[in-house]
Amino acid sequence: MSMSSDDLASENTLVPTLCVSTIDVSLANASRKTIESIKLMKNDESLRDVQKTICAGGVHREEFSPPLTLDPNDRISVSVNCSWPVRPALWGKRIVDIPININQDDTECKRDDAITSYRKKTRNVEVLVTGNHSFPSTTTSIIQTCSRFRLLIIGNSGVGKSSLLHKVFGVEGVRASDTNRGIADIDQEFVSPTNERFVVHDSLGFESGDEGNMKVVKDFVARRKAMPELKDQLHAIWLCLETPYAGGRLLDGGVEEFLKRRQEILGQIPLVVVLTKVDQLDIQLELDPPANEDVGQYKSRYLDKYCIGPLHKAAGSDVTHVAVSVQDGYSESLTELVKAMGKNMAESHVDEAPRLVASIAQRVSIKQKIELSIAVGKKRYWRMHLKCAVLHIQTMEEYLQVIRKDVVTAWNFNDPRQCLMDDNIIGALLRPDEPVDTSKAPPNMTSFASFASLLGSALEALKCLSGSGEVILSLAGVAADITISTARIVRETYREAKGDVRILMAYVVDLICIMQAIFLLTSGGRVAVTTKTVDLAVQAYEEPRKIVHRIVKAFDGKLGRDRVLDEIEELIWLHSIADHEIEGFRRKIGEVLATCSS
Ligand SMILES: Nc1nc2c(ncn2[C@@H]2O[C@H](COP(=O)(O)OP(=O)(O)OP(=O)(O)O)[C@@H](O)[C@H]2O)c(=O)[nH]1
Ligand SMILES: [Mg+2]
Repeated sequence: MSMSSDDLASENTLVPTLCVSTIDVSLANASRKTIESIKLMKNDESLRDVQKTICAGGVHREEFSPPLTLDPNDRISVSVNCSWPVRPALWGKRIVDIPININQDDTECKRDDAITSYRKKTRNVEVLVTGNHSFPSTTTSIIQTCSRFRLLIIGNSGVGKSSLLHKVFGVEGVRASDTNRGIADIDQEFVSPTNERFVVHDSLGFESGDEGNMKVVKDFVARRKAMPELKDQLHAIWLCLETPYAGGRLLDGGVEEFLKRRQEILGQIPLVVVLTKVDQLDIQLELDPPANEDVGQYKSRYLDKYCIGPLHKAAGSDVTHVAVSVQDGYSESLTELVKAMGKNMAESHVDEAPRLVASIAQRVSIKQKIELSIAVGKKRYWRMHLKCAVLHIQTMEEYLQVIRKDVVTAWNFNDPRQCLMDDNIIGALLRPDEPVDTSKAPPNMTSFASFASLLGSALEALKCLSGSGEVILSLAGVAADITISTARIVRETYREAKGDVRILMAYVVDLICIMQAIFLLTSGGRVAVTTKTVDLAVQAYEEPRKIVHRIVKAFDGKLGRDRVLDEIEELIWLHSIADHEIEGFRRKIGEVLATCSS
């Protein structure tokens, strides 16, 4: 798509949100009026109704804590009820309406460092709106719309529901197998402090000839559907069935009936049939291999005959199904599961916020995290070009902070001590590079080892360090190097680069690479993040970082917005770990860390 330079200029200008801290309403000295009441509105919503007498020369201040947020299209209006003496003992009354749109020319704007004020005067009444500009975080508004991904998991006792939830979402103890389950249980929400973006409801499977639980599920789905807020609605359902491995039946009468009636019972809620413990089938085939057939071929024929065929017959050929296992060696089956669910949610027209929150909640797919980071980033600010004229140094810092907040929220690690929002990580990533000769051609990534293997070998290198003491010492060295104040680094880098879009590019790519390293180090976020994890990730990224920064430096920052976006995405994918590589890396890292601490 081509754009004129005018288009670019207007599209690229950053218009941050205004966080209003105070609104002052004052009456000019010369006025004969008296203010009797003031009404403040934001768009059509009433904010404050103040009954107060203000005489000429007086000011009334309304404070907002937390600040009132004003997006570029929002409008504040102030209605002032005035009276004045017409004749002795006779008062005239009138209402003065003062609409303020902070982007309109009739409103005077003054900027003083981070504080911005907007002033408008009508008939001796003056309104002053004061606040500071900030960049809205995309994930904050997603989470405000839908704070949790809500799943219903259905399945008989022992099919592997809790194990699956632990692996995919990193939640513990969703239900102990021995608790006494009653029918009312389905309404109980299971939340876990280790993953705030996830809530699950647990339901029994369907016994043959028993209509009871089908009604329980149907009523539950209807109850949730009627709830007004997105966060309370049900976003997906997993029906867990144990994969039969010795010619057993997948569907007994009850489940078959449920699947046949799934439209009527579930309506539009996306359903995924999860075939659990598929490793047992592999073990069976290993113990008792088919006589005249390749094992892979036999397995797929077996699955078709005993699982997919019956499923399609009962539920229709459009039913989503995935065979999974929580055992080692099957992590790709879990990434398949979240991918299939995401696709199903999109096809079932589930709203965007719950779909994004589902991606935030899952802890198995790096690919989905990267797609999410890109989607979140593109939603607002990656679309804006950094312009020195608009961005003050301070604003630049805020801007990068918001990007970091969004990326960290998207990856959703279990980070009880908030290590990832610690400023040192920004310092580490933005520290100035050693001067490089940009006249040389940028390194071609294909001539280097891939990001993944560089990261792997960096972690491997830690093996040389004999005891954990030494590892910590060497990490302390890295940490000392990075604890330069964020503000200083941003200032220096910024001055040098003059608001260059390349800062943004390098920062986003760096952040996402570090997130991947932390993903590997913490089993996707199931293990808590510590400062040591962050340091290890930063250290492992040292070599790849040099390559990223050289590529970024050689990039022509004056190219149009679309090129910049393409380039950011390309760099990210070039430095990404594929889901099928995760398990191998994790194993390797586990070995290295075990050696280091032994
Ligand atoms: N081989 C194998 N065993 C599994 C798998 N998933 C779970 N298990 C085992 O199956 C048993 C039951 O697993 P749970 O996750 O507790 O099953 P559940 O569906 O939550 O059971 P209830 O809480 O009683 O409803 C445990 O011993 C698990 O270790 C799997 O993928 N493969
Ligand atoms: Mg359980």
